[in-house]
Amino acid sequence: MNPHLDSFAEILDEAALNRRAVPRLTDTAALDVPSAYEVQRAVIERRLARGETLIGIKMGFTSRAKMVQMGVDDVIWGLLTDAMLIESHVDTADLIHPRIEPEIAFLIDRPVRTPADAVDAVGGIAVGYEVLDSRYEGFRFTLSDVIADNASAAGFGLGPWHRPRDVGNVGMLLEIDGRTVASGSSAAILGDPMRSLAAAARLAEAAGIELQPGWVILAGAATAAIPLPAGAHVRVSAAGLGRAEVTTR
Ligand code: OOG
Repeated sequence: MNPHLDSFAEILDEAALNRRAVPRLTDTAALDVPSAYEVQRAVIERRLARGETLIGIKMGFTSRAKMVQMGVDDVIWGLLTDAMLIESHVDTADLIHPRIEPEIAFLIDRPVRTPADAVDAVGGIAVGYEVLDSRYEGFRFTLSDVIADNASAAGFGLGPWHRPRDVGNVGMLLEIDGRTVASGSSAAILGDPMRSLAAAARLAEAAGIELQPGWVILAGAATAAIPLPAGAHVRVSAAGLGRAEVTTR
C-alpha cells in the first residue's frame, strides 16, 4: 500500500485510541474515493492485528435525513468488528463526541456467494442503534474523509432478533431519558432497508469480502444522529421489532 495512505490509517487509528479528534485528511492532501476505501481497510487491518474479528458491514448515508445532516450525497459503507458490539453500556469517556442513531439490522445465516443470495440469506431482523464517533474535529468531513474513517463507526447494539419480515415501512423512535429525540420510518432507508442490504452485498462482493453466517448488516439510519450524553438511558424501537436499550456513563 502507498505509504502515504498507510500514514492516514495510522492517524485515524491513533485518534480513536487516544480519543483525540484530528484535522480532516482532505485539508492537506487529495484523497479520492478508492484511496479512501484503502485507508479504511488499513484502519480495520490495524484493529484485526490487535485481535478483533470482522462481524459485519454498516451502510451510511442511505437516508436523506443523514445526507442533509452531514452534507454528503452518496451511499458509503464501513466494516464492523466484534469489539464494536455494545451489550448494555457505553462509556462516553472512551469516545470523542459520540452520536447515536436508530437502525434496522439484518442477521446473515447462510454464506452469500453473490449479491443475489443476500435477501434469502437473512435469518433475522432487529431494531438496533449505531454509535458514531467521527475522528475528525467538529464532526465535519468530506465524503472521502468519512469513508477513510470507517464511516464514523464506533459501536452498535441490537434488540432481539425476529424472523425475517417486511420492514419496508415501520415507524422508528429514538428516546433519550424517556423523551423522543428522533423519529422516522424505515422507508427513509433507500425506500426499504432491504435495498440497503442488497447494496451492502454488492459493495462487499466488489471489495472481495464474503458476507459470512453470523454477520450483521446495519442498513443505515432513518433519522439524523443525536449527540449521546453521559449518564443517559437510550431506547430505540421499531414497530413490530421491539426495542434495544443502552445506558451511558
Ligand atoms: C457517517 C455515518 C453515517 C448513516 O447511518 O447514515 C451513517 C456520519 O454521519 O458520521 O452511519
